[in-house]
Amino acid sequence: MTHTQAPCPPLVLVFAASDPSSGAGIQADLLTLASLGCHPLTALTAVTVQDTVGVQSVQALAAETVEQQARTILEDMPVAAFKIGVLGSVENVLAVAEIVSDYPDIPLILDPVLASGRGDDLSGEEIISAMREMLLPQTTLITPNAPEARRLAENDEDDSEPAIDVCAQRLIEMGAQYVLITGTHENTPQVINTLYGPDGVIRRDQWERLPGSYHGSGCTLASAITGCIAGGASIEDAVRDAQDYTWQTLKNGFRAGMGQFIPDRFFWARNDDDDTPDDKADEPK
Ligand code: PXL
Repeated sequence: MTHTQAPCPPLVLVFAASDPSSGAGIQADLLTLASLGCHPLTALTAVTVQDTVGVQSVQALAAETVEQQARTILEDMPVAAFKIGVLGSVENVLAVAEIVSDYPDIPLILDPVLASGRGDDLSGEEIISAMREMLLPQTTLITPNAPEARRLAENDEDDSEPAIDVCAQRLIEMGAQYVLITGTHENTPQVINTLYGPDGVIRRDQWERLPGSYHGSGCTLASAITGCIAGGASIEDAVRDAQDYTWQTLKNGFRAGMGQFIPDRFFWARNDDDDTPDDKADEPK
């Protein structure tokens, strides 16, 4: 018997926390990356207890456990991109920063989750400081929403609220190569997302604001960008294609529980009746 070997899909290593509702967190990353044709690898950082209504608790894993998961995988497989979500503790930020520093050529997408979409705290001030100092300088692309960008770019000398373009510039000065600021939380009729690079604005995209409230839209977008980059796309193309994909997951979002909608990362795989045998029977021969 001959053994044929299928080509290996792009491998993405995700550092993130579990969300039992699979709306956000590592489950959202797995669904998104798989939907886009990548093979997701995981280093679990924390376990949350939550549903589509709210977060009840966040329990960080030991930094040593996070490190062992990642190092074991990295020694076995050629990872094409890293994605970082909730890290859960300062110790985990330091451990992950050290691991990724050993792989400077692997693109790093940082989703700086400070609070859930519903406002539950997911990272305290110390975690934010550690991310600024240890992770931002190693980041290829950071994907904050506007409130996260303002908080990360806070500057003691200037306590007036900086414009969002100024926040992006500060994040680049702090070491991120590219910054994508999402406008979901802004009070604008459309959602405006802006990608910045070293020379300023690279692209600005406007999206129809959908009426629902979604759990995990940020995780979906950041994972989709990571998947596109792992597949060989440039940052700019990845940001464009991932926004389009994410908007479709939201448009097809479903209400599984009593709270927020969940983006449908496999919207394209649902049976839309077009291919049912009955329809086929009606097709001209
Ligand atoms: O959507 C950001 C996010 C990431 N990771 C976990 C979360 C959330 C939002 O609730 O719970 C574990």
